[in-house]
Amino acid sequence: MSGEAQADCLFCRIVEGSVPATVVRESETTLAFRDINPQAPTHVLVIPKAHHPDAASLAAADPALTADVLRTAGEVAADEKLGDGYRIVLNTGKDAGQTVFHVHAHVLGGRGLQWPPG
Ligand code: IU
Repeated sequence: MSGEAQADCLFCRIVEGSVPATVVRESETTLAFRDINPQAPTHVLVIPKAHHPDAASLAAADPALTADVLRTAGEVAADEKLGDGYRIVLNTGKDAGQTVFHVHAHVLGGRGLQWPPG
């Protein structure tokens, strides 16, 4: 159910601390940690602590929390000194490559990023 921790959700386990992660930022409502398979010199995932499956369901359920996630992404980019540019990616659904169904914003930077993405 949207908002409640899910027993089979990897990112809920990271929030509760039973699965390790390299945390770079934490607020009351969000967590930011380094991706274990980085695709750029900076590759950080920003998640709401509450479980929501994807960006659309998060935005529908909790607009303020959606803003917290995007604000945190910007703070991570500033921490990582990505002033020349970075990308925030919210893969949504399996055809877009979403593999973990707890919404997460990828913050990617530190190299030139191609457009369109693959
Ligand atoms: P995706 O957008 O759902 O494909 O992103 C999931 C990301 O979670 C992916 O980049 C993985 O490398 C990353 N990840 C992680 O950081 N820690 C983990 O324990 C696992 C996946 I499993």
